[in-house]
This record gives sequence, structure tokens and C-alpha cells, in this order.
Amino acid sequence: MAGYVVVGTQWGDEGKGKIIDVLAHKADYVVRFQGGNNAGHTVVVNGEKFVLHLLPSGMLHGNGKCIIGPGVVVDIKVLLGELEVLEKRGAKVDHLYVSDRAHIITPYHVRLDELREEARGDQKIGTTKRGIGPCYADKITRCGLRMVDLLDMESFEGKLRTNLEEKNEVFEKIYGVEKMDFDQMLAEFKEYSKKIAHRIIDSVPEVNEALDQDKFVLFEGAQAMMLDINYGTYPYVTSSSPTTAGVTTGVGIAPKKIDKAIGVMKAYTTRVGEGPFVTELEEEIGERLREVGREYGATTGRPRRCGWVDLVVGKFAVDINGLTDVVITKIDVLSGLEKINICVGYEIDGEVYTTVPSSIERLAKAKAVYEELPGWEEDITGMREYDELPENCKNYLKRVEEIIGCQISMVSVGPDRTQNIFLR
Ligand code: 2SA
Ligand code: GDP
Ligand code: MG
Repeated sequence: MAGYVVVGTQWGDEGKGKIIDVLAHKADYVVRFQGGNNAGHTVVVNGEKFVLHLLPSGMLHGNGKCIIGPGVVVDIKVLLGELEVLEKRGAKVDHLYVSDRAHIITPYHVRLDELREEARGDQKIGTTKRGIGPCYADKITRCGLRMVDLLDMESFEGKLRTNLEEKNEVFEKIYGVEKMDFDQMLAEFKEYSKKIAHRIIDSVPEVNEALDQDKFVLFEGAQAMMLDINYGTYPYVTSSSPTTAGVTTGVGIAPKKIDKAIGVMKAYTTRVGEGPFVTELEEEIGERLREVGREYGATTGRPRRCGWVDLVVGKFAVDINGLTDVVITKIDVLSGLEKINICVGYEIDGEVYTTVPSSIERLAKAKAVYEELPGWEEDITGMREYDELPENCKNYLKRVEEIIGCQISMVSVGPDRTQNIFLR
């Protein structure tokens, strides 16, 4: 046991939350490394549903420590709200810590996200409007506020004042909206500081030491490969690196400390937000996938766009993340379909490619090249052994494995933490 990473291989919502929860019962640490409360990770325990946004999906086990790592952006109000809700529902919450290096999402980031999206009109990204992009932008332009700043409110006050003065200029002059009030914002942060200070830690030495002692540390990815700032469908991406590479900078560990890279892949594809989606199905089957798979945003409630599984994307995710294992989820949603398509190439201007182009204009032109596989009728949600699965379901899994070139080690056949088939 050592460092395991769980990442999304498509456009998010593959069921990472469920898989992390399944693995977390043995974990000494569960650590988030990027993103923020744009994430919506669902965990179902004995029929009871929990949706976690900032809290790591290992929270519900309560044995290991859960850490919101240095690479995450934190909306403290949301974090305190989530802790309160979880505590009210009877869960343990004292094992949650936040890195002192994590950046803080402020109300002006949220407002900027909303205003920019509005201003882009039909060019909008389709963000979750949680302030994620503006917060990461301030981090990179070196004017961000970090959790450690909350431990010294005097210097925090000065930094907040400078930042808000600049943002207020933007609000007034560019967007023609009212300024935000400094005193009120500072008072809010003073309250937050009192409530959160005891959870702020320097997680870097602790996590490194845990890995050196062969403890089991689980790194939890949010969003996914195709939303990656460098390799996703730019600009229709999120503002962080949801890949295994993001773990090294987002937690402060060396690449050699990652022993397993697990990619979660939904048996079909969904996307929420704008941007090209080659295998999208707008007609009846897309609608069926959305209804049977209950494909609605776990944070915003937006209906997710649905389509066939895209193995050009799958192979890309295996390569970029160096995946050692793939977990296939929601394969139960495909039961009852007579034929199942898997996308094995993109046809662009008469040529067939098996790689993802960097240009979204070219990607938008791509037509999916499909291989058609026979479906199965059986309800597989109660199955727990590979041998019980219908032959056509096994064939689907074998074919996916062959094309992406990575072993499938687990198959999820329902939302509950017990609905799994372990292959290896
Ligand atoms: P942002 O808010 O700046 O990160 O948005 C940029 C793009 O990233 C997408 N994005 C997501 N895609 C899928 N799931 C996400 N989490 C929620 C969920 C989403 C929801 O679990 O369902 O509830 O709507 C997530 N977070 C960000 C986003 O759609 C933009 O395309
Ligand atoms: P995440 O963002 O990757 O954690 O995924 P979400 O929680 O946003 O979306 C996945 C949805 O599918 C949630 O509602 C889960 O409860 C559900 N789910 C996860 N695995 C399975 C599965 O194998 N079968 C079915 N039917 N639902 C699943
Ligand atoms: Mg989600």
C-alpha cells in the first residue's frame, strides 16, 4: 500500500466519488489535489445519498485523515456549510484538514465568474460559476489569498484591500456594476478565520512522511482529463490539472511516490457545459442514457449531455495519466440496449485519426468512427462476480481493454458502495 491516484478519464462525473469511497475504507489519508466546489462527488451508503463538493469523498469512513490539499481552491463558506450538513447527518468531521497553501475563493471571484460568463454570451464556457477560474487566475498572477493568510489577519486585511480595490475598478469600469463592500467582506473572513484556523495545517511534510512509511494515501481527482487546462478541449476546460501530473504540484510529492493511477471511465460519455463532444447523441438514445443514468449536474443540477463511449479519449487518458488500472462505471445503464457503439476513431476532412486534435475547430468537425457491439438484456445490478456477467457485457469490457491498452480492474454496476465486481 502506498500512493494511489483516482482520476476522471472523460469530462467528469464518471463516478469518482463512489470509487474513492470504496477504496477509502483502508486509507490512512484521502487528499484532494485540485479544483474546488465545482466538483460534485456522489457517495451512496445503505441507500443514503451524500453529495460532496469540497470535502474529500473519503470523509464518510472516518478512519483516515482527509486533507484539502495545496492545489485546491477553497470557498470557506461552502466548506463550513458542508461540514455542518455532514455533522447534522451524524457523520464524523473532525478528521478534515486544509492545507495552508490552498488558495481562497472570495466573493469577488464568484462575481467575476458570473460576469465573464454573461459577457461571453453564446461563447460562454458553461462554468459552474463558483469562482474557480478567477481564483486560479489570481494564484498565477501572484495576487491570491491563501489559507495561511487567515492565520495573520493583519496582513490578510492589507492583501484583501489591495485586491478588492483592483476588482472594484473592474466591476465599475468594465462591467458597469456596483462595487463590493470591503468592511463586510473583511468581517466575514474574520469569522471564517475563527471557525477554520484549527483545521489549517502544513500538509506537505505529513503526506510525504506517510508515503515514506508505506501508509495508504489516496489522491482524489475532481473533474477529468478532457477538462484539463493543458490537454482538454481548451478553452472549454476547468482551470486546473485534473490528471495524475496535477497530484505532484497539487500535493507536493514526487512522481515516483505514485504507485497506482486509477482512471474512472463511464461506460458511455457525458459532458456538462459547452464545447465539442464528438460522440454526443441528441436523439432518443441520448435521452434514454440521461434518464436511466440520472445524468444531472451534482453541483448545479444542469442536464448532462450524453453520448457513446469515446475510446480515442480513453486512450488519451491512459497515456496522459500513465494509468495502471481502469474502473468502468455505470455499465448497468447500458443494459437493455440492443446495440452498443464504441468510438474508435475520428474522421476529420476525410482522414481517420486515433488521437485527439489540439484544435477545437478540428475536433468540432470530427465524425465518430464506431464499432458496433451487441448489447445484453439482463439486469446486472445485483451481480458481484465477473463470471455472472452476460457474455456480451464481458465482450464489451474485453474490447474496451484492447483498444485503450490498459487493464480493467473493477466494474461498478450501481451507485451503492457495495455494487462492484473486482476483476483483479
Ligand atoms: P469551472 O466551474 O470553471 O470549473 O467550469 C469549467 C468547465 O468545467 C466543467 N466542470 C464540470 N464538469 C462536470 N462535472 C463537474 N462537477 C459538477 C457535477 C457539475 C455540475 O458533478 O455534476 O453540477 O454542473 C464540473 N465542474 C466543472 C464545467 O461544466 C465547464 O465545462
Ligand atoms: P463524480 O463527479 O465522478 O464523482 O460523479 P458524480 O457523483 O457527479 O456522478 C456520478 C453519478 O452516478 C452519481 O449519481 C452516482 O451515484 C452514480 N453512480 C456511480 N456509479 C454508478 C454505477 O455504477 N451505476 C449507476 N447506475 N450509477 C452510478
Ligand atoms: Mg460530479
